[in-house]
Amino acid sequence: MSGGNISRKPVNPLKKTAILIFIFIFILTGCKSGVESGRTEKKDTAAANVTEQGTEKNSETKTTESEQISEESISESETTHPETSPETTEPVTSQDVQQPESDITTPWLETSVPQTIPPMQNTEPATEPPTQNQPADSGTPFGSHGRLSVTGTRLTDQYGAAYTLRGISTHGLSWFPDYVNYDMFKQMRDEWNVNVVRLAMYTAEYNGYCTGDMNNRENLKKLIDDGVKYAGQLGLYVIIDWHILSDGNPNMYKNESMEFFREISAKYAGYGNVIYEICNEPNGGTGWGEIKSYAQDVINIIRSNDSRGIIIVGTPTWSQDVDIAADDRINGENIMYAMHFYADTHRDYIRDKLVSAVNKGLPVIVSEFGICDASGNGGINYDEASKWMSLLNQYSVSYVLWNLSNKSETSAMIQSWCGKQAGITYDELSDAGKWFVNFIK
Ligand code: IDC
Repeated sequence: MSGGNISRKPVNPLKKTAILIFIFIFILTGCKSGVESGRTEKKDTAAANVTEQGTEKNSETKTTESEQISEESISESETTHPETSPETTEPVTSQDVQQPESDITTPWLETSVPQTIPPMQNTEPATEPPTQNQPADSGTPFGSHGRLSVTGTRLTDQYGAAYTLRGISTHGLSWFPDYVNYDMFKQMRDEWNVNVVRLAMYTAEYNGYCTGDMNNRENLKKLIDDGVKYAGQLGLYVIIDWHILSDGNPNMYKNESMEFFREISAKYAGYGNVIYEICNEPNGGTGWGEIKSYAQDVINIIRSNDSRGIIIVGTPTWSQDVDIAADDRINGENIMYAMHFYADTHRDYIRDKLVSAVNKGLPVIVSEFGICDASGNGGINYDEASKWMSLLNQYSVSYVLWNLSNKSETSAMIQSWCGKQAGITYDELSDAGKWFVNFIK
């Protein structure tokens, strides 16, 4: 049957072309999107890897600069935390890690970046001084005995019990400023049993307070301030010594003295452990009358600020003529009179003056002495020293040894070859130094 033949409708060639183009475009588009989606996956995986190992990756890809910084950090870390090995624990500094660009939180970053670089190791003295200028540790001299007063010929403590000062004088503060430090004062107190330190400030000799310039003057005041501070922290008594010497008459620099004592008595009035020595050693024929009139004016100034502090007044002939002062005392309370001796020069004749003055009721203090001759040098006279110390003990007279330095002279306590300014060993003490620490311990 012919009607059984299926006749095919011819395809429009235009339509055929359109279909082919469509298929071609479809295939093309599908492949492209497949490639793109594959790339995205790979990128995400890489990003995840970086996030997981961020710290490690960063440390592996440091720049030269950050390597240098890191080396510095290591040496810092070595000095600050010696227990941490720099090989195994590499410190991460803020420079090593890039800061996050946005507010995206990156916990690994936050925890591994130290907020502050560890501080450098402390280069302060071995013993860190207390920050406050408050003495009164009950075990210390001042903590136990408080403000001193003069009662009759003697010093008494805050309970009225007799009290003896035993201590050491600095050399001139301008010559040897470095011994004014906390550790040195602590050693004097703890190892040598000292309860007072005298700060000797020359007025006319080398860089003296009155002969040097203003800058020098400020430096000296600062040293006194430091000395008073360390004494306060350690509960020591401290004598501020207006050390006249070649300026034999204290009236020579009376104005400077009045100004100085006005200032420091205002500053230290409330301390209780500060003692004022207003003229080390009048000499050159300066009579007691001249010293006395100077003293009365300076004392008035001190008293306008500090009504109770102990004041020491030097006496004629390098503070030897206490017997003369005993006959003509200065009005006022809490005043002591200075007697100085150097054992190999000043012997019975001067000891007699001490006995005579004390027997007349004069409160005497040996605010400076040596066991060599009066030049501060020469040989040590142990026998005369022993006679002196027996007498001082007998009359409960306080005493202060000259001098805390390593100057090449017999009276210096420290051997001249020893450059230390604290932590002095017994062998580093001079013969005079050894004698003294053995005597007072
Ligand atoms: C000496 C010093 C010495 C310094 C001299 C200055 O030991 O190094 O060169 O002063 O002139 C004192 C004085 C005291 C003296 C001491 C020894 O108060 O300043 O020190 N001395 O000479 N009076 C008697 C002796």
